[in-house]
Amino acid sequence: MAPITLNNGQPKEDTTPNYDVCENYDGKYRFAPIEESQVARAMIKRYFNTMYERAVSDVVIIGAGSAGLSCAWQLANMHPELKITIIEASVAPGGGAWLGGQLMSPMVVRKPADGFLRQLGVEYEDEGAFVVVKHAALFTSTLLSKVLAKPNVVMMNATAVEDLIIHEDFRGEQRVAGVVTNWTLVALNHDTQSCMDPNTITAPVIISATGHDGPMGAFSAKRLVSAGLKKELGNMRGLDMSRAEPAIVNSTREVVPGLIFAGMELSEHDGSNRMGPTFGAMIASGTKAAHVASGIFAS
Ligand code: AHZ
Repeated sequence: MAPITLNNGQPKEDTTPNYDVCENYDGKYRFAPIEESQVARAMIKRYFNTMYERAVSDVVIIGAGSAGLSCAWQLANMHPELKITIIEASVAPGGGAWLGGQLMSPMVVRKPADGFLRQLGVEYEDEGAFVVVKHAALFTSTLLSKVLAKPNVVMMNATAVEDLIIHEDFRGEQRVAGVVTNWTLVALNHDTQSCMDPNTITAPVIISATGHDGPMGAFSAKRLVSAGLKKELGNMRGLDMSRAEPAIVNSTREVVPGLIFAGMELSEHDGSNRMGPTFGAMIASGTKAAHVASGIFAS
C-alpha cells in the first residue's frame, strides 16, 4: 500500500491499529461455525424485545431527518434516563440530509448553529456567516452513529407512523398520547389487502419531525387537520432563507398537548417559508424541541 503523505509531502505516521480480520488470504479463510437459526434468533429476540419494551416509551420522535436526529442527540444528552424511540419510515435514516441541496454534497450551516458541529466533532470550513461541511453525509453519519450509540435511544426504521393516539381528558381536552405504527411496506399496501392492523407506542411526549409535504412528509400536521384538532394547514410558502430559518426555530413548540413539532413540518403547519439547502434551522429546531420536551417532563 502506498504510504500516506501530508499536504507538505512529508510521510504521515500511520498510527491506525492493525485490525485486519484475516491472517492470510491464501484460500484457507475460515469463519467461526454457526447455524442459520442462531442468526434468525439473534435478530428476532432483540427486535421483538425492543418492540415489547418500547411499546411504552417516554418520548417518540417521528422522522430521523436532520431535525429529528438533532433532537434525539440533544435530548439523549440532557436526559439519559428517558426512553427515546425514533420511528423512521424509510429504510435509510437521515431524510434529506445525505445531500446538502440540489443533489450537491457540501452542507451549509448558518451560524450560530455551527456550535452543534463542534459538539459532534464534525469539521467544516468557515465562510463568515455560515460554515460548510465537505459532505452532508459526514454530518448525517456522525450524528446518526452518535445517536444510535446512546443506550437510551432506539430506532425502528422501515416503520411508519400511520396515526396518532389521541386521548380526551376529563375536561374534554384532546392530548396526543402515542403513535400508531406499521412496517412501511405494510403501510404502503393498505389498499391491496383487506385488513392489516397496526401496532401502538404510547408516550407522554411525541416529537414530530416528518419534514415538509411529500409521500410521507408533514404526517402529523395533516393528521391534526383530519382529526379536527386544526382547522387547516398553513402550507409551506416560497423560499426565503432570511425569514425561513429563524421562523422555523422560533415556532418550534408543543402544538397540541403532548405533540411537539420540529423542522420543516412546521412550515406546513404554520405556513412559513422554506429555506432551501441551509441546515442551521433544522439543527436549532431539533435542539429546541428537545428543550421543549425537557420542560414538559419538568412541569
Ligand atoms: O422518511 C422521512 C424522513 O426521513 C421521515 N418520515 C416522514 N413521515 C414519516 C412517518 N413515519 C415515520 N409517517 C416519517 N417517518 O421523516 C424524515 C423527515 O426528514 P426531512 O429531512 O425530510 O425533514 P427535516 O425537517 O428534518 O429536514 C428538512 C430539510 C430541508 S427541506 C428544505 C426546503 O425544502 O427548503 N430545506 C431544508 C434544510
